[in-house]
Amino acid sequence: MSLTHNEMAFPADRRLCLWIRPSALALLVALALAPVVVAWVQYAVAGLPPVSGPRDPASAEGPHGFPLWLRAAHYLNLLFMIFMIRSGLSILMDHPRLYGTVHCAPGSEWLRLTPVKVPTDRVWTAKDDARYVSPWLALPGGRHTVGIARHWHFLVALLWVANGLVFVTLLCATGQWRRIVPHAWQIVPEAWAVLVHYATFHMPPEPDGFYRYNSLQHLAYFAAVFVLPPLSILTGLAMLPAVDSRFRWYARLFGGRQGARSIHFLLLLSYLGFIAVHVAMVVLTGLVRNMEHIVMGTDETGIPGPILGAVGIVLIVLACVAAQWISWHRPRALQYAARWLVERVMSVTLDPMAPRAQYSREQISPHLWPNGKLPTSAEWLHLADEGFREYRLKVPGLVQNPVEFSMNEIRSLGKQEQTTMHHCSQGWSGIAQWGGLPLSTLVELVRPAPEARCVVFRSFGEGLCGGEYYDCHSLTDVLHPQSLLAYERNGAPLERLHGAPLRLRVENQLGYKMVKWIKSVEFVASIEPIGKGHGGKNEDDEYYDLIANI
Ligand SMILES: Nc1nc2c(c(=O)[nH]1)N[C@H]1C(S)=C(S)[C@@H](COP(=O)(O)O)O[C@H]1N2
Ligand SMILES: [Mo]
Repeated sequence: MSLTHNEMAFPADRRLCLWIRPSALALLVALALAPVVVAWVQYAVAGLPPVSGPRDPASAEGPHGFPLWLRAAHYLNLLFMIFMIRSGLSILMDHPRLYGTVHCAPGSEWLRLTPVKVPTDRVWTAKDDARYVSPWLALPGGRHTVGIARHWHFLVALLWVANGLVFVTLLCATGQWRRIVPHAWQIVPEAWAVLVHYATFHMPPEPDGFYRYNSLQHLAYFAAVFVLPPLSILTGLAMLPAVDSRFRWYARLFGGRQGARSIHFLLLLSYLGFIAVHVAMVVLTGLVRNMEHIVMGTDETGIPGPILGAVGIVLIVLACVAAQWISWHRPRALQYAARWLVERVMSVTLDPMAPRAQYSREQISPHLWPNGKLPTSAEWLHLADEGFREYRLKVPGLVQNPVEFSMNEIRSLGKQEQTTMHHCSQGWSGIAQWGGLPLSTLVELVRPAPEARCVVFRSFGEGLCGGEYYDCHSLTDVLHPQSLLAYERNGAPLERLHGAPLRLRVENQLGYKMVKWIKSVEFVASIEPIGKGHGGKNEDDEYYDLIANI
């Protein structure tokens, strides 16, 4: 029985649950409350600390005001952040667990956004574990829509970074940086004094933000521009299989792929906290005047600012509606847009790097999440029951030497072992030792014709919604020294669940490219005539990327 896309995206079970490990919750609450408690103690003991009052605006040192480029970048940033946050939420819900280590053992998570306890009496795949999130909240929302969510996240990430770079460049070029970059230590005690006011429900004398920010505001804006976004970018990069499989040290700076993923999530919470406080302060300190500042760039209390600001917010809402419409009605167009921009960037940056990271035996994960549907065909079941003695790997297509291999022949061709980390696009990871035949040996044996550009790996198993599972790789990726046809995992013959008799390891790519239960390896000139022509079962049916370096 196979599911339809609709049943998958809108399942009957849409329960929501948020669970945090008590020690993690205690730590987060303590970190958030500590300054408030200290502020109250100071207030009770010594009263409110003095805060320098608003000076004569004209005497405040420049630069003043909000030039057009700054207002435009601020607006675009709001638009892009909303897209990033909403698509990020969709991605998170595809594997609704956050862990401290790369092993991702069920039960070891510190945060869980699912009511489901992983059952131990039956196979529970990572895809079974994906949760529904409302399309009102997330982009696109629904359940297991990670292909679409990733396109939004990465397309908009490039725009967000570009906008941020323009913003920071102009900030530096125009001297506006002086308004938000601290340049004297004095700002720290001053900011603390302001915090004591807010924390004890007092409003300090506010300077006119057109000319000068109060010290706490100054520091908060500094963090929002110069601390949080760089950290989001750096932790984002630490999750990419192409980076992780090449520069093992890099992800370790953030506690490994799952540490980076957890920090990426905590940064999301920081943005939400910042936005909530920022908007509240904008309202509390004079909404009309503040809107006039950031929309019109003038220090007046006119009407155009708030009205134009409201129009801007309506436009953002319309953009969100349009994005939902595209996600559900024109997903292929979105996939093409991502191929055009994101994959083009990857093909010159990440894709040429050969993976080489290795781990030690002690680092092998006790649990490796399974994914995909075990084959149910009579053919595979028969082969499996016979211990794959009758199995023949077929290598058709544009090859000068089209051969078939038995498992014994494959084993006799030479074994390579590697202990590597698996990166699933859903978010989880795990380390395992793989033993198998380097694909380069196979390529040498079958001698592909010069016009062969891609390699199609077909499976005995089916995709989530039925139909043969397959995926295509470039000849370059297939020829990397770590690209394997694996028949062993952790020193034992490959289990049925993990792809017996043969499965692919292409370590610079995401998990869905690593076909399990391989039936044939075909050399072709182009992916277009294969399947629906997008390079794989997930690429065809779920709009995944063809190059999966990120
Ligand atoms: N035939 C087939 N191969 C597949 C899949 C699938 O659904 N069918 N899922 C892929 C995905 S999404 C992942 S993450 C890995 C998981 O490998 P594992 O089950 O050995 O952990 O298998 C990949 N290979
Ligand atoms: Mo995956």
